[in-house]
Amino acid sequence: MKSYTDTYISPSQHAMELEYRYGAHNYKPMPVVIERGAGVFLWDVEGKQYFDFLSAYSAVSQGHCHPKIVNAMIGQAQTLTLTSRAFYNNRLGECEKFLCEYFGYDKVLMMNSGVEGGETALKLTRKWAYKVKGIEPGKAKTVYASGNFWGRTLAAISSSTDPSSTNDYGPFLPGYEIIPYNDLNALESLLKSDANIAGFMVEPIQGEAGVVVPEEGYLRGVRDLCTKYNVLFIADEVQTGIGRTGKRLACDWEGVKPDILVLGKALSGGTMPVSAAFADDEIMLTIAPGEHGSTYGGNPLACAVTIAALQVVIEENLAGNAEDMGRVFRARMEALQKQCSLIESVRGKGLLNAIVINDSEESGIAMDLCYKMMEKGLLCKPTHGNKIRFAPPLVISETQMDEACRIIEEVFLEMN
Ligand code: IF1
Repeated sequence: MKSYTDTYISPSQHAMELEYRYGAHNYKPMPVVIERGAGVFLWDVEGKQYFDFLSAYSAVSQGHCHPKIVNAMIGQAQTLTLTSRAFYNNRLGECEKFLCEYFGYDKVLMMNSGVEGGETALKLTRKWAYKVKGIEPGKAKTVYASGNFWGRTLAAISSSTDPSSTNDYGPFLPGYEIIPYNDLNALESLLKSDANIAGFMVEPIQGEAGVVVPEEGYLRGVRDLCTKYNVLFIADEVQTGIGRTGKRLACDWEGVKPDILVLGKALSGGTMPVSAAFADDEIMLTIAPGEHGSTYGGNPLACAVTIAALQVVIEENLAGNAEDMGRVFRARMEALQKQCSLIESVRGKGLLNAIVINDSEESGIAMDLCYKMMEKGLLCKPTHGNKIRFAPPLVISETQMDEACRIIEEVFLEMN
């Protein structure tokens, strides 16, 4: 490897070469090396400023390094960080109470990454299937929608329909059924035909699939069918929850309460992995002591951070701002679409949006657009080749949104 004393390479080049040389090649990042963040902005190691329109895949909804969250984190880090669940700690109960009251459930089970939240939901569903619903041992099935994404573990990819997630990772977990997304008839025929179905796990808006928004009434329909057939409705709101779509939860748009709610990402405002599965007692109490857990789940540091992160969302009305700024964004992009044949469609809710590029998934135009936006100071990344996701921190102001839209417009019109 080159060093500064041989041939000069930029600080960015140096950092990228280190990752390439010593890190696994499981990602192909955009060629930008971030050093600092504040609010909606990021700065690279050369000092260049960018709008962050990815927000670490919606985890940094409260903005980078939010002082209230960081202060809660520092204070707790200097006091107590981890006890394991072998002992009580003085922060967990307080955090659980806050979470249950805010999201409206009897109980919560805290984990770390989003995928562990989903895994917890699945384990709860199976326990409930055997202990409450009365399914024969080992026979419970869970249903997922095609295009789903809930993480990288084998349980999660066992429901994946994306070959890049599943290739050469088999064998997969049994007991899964896949139906098309946004298709209530498919759900009903499956639920009707198979009494061993215990739950349906679904994203209210599919994130990884490219911000796929179902028809209005879909979530209500899912709720009604799950109730009718005594099947648990599990909402994966890891990406859509906590204000991202303009409401507290995306399910709030249709006034439905899932039987199990999974949250992650923005639960900690992007400071550390925190996830949670919520359910009422009939479901949650099917898991007994020793039957599920994790070393870090519910640690005092996570609890202090989580309370602060949610207080920020409430105090700063981030859901309301997401709705308002989302409308501004989509209006600007829909106007742009009229002048720009590159744009096939604009879709999304709140500040979870995507532009579909009028081209095949393989063409690479979306990536070129992202490079150009990066040059002009706005960071985002294509998904599935021809879609670009736009998901800034929810703290974005109208002036900032205006400037960011100007950058996007400029790039699309230049490339048109
Ligand atoms: C990666 C995309 C986003 C999620 C939903 C659970 C999880 C996720 C709805 C798991 C995670 C991620 C993880 C990240 C990329 C990413 C992603 F690019 F795939 F499309 F967000 F949109 N449920 N989403 O979106 O949470 O275990 O990661 O904490 O895996 O590369 P996690």
